[in-house]
Amino acid sequence: MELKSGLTLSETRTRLRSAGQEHLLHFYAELDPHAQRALIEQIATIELERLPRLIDQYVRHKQPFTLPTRLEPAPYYARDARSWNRDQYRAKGEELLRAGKIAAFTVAGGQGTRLGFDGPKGTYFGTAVTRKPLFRCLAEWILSAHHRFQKTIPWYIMTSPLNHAETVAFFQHHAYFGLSERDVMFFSQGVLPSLDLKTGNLLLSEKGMVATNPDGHGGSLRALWTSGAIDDMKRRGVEHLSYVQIDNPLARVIDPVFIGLHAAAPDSSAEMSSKMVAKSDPAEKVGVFCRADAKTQVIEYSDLPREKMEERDPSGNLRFNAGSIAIHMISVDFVSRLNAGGELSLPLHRAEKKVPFVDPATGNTVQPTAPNAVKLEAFVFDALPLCRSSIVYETDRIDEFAPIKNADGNDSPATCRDIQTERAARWLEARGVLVPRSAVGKPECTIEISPLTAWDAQDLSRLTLPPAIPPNSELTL
Ligand code: UD2
Repeated sequence: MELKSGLTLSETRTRLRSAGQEHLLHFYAELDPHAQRALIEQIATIELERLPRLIDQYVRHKQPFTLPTRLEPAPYYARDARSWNRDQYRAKGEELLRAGKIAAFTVAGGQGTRLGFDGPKGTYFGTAVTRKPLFRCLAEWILSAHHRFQKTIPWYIMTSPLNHAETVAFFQHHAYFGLSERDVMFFSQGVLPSLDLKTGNLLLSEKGMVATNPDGHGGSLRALWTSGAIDDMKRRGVEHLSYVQIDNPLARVIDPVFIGLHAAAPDSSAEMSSKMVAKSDPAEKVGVFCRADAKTQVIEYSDLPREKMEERDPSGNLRFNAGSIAIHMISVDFVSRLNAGGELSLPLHRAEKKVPFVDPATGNTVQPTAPNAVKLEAFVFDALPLCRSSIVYETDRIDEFAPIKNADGNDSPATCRDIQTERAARWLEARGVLVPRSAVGKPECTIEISPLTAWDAQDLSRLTLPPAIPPNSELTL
């Protein structure tokens, strides 16, 4: 039978045999014709030729990360803007927005395992009072940018094969949160097979399905190209993408100052730029911006040695303090250049995970209690050293960083709600509103301000505000 890939069962068997993975067809005869076809098609998409190298590098040898020898902290445009002109770059960013050269880009393909939420993370609630879903938080920012600059801001959303259909259905159900359907584009990222931790073999997640995982947010740089999203941007005249993760409802999805710096700062090649916040403590789980060989790069928290993490400058500040909050500007030309030579390959990072699998001996699904598989992922920030010159811009943590990653503790819905309220409280106080605070200074109320209402304290001057917020009350603006 001719299949979509053009591969037959016997050709598939031959490919698998030469890669030592024939066990993937162990239950083939038990499957119905539809499932048989689907399995052959799925196997056809896996680059089996690459497998021996991956197994050798990431399972047998656990290739260690090598820290560059001369590692320096990356310079950045400081928040106080004493040495640079904020207004000049804001004006440049606004000019690009009015000219329709900016699109928003969100990576939303992750599995959200740590949160313990079974669904696309963007459908999880993100705001402090009205519990708007994370997708709506970002959509409202884009909608308000559209009103401010009188220009459409197209929104590209990367999903994964695991959550694509559910994500699109969610947007349809919510009428695209007021955005125009033709300006919201979804595309799915690629996947990589999960590898058995002991043997490197591929696993079956079901009798007719190979266990795979999304190929990391770094996969976005390839998927933007293969999906046709870059072509769509070129047709629309879009030149730069504002990249945010789905897990941070406080992200300034469209930030004119950052756009201006990326596009016009003298030391920026306008290819890929990044935002940072000062780390809250040495062990905070964020990557750190560094310089090595005259290139800006992020060293992931798990790869930064403890002595570097804790190193202090003469004034007692952390030397490597520029924490990555995973917000970038990326140019369409840069993504095109990266993909022009054919396959774009960023380094892969390995993580040991619990991956349920079908035991070939019994046909039963095993739910492992300890990590049994290696997952491989590419990270988007590994593209930074490929830029000619890349800049970093400091932003305020309370203003822009409250990710929801864990069910409780750090970076949880509770900490996110607190930070949102704190941000809103500061804006209101800047406008003379009395906000009740506890003895330790924590707001004793819950406040939510939509980006459709304000992007900062200044925007609140258009509103008639109450003189004081009653203690223990909830306020939505
Ligand atoms: C990421 C950064 C970390 C810091 C932090 C800030 C990495 C490895 N680390 O930590 O340095 O900046 O964010 O919040 O990135 N995603 C996909 N497809 C995938 C995997 C992830 O779209 O295959 C998306 C995911 O939906 C989410 C984002 O990428 O929006 C972050 O992924 P994560 O939760 O794995 O990253 P995390 O928290 O380890």
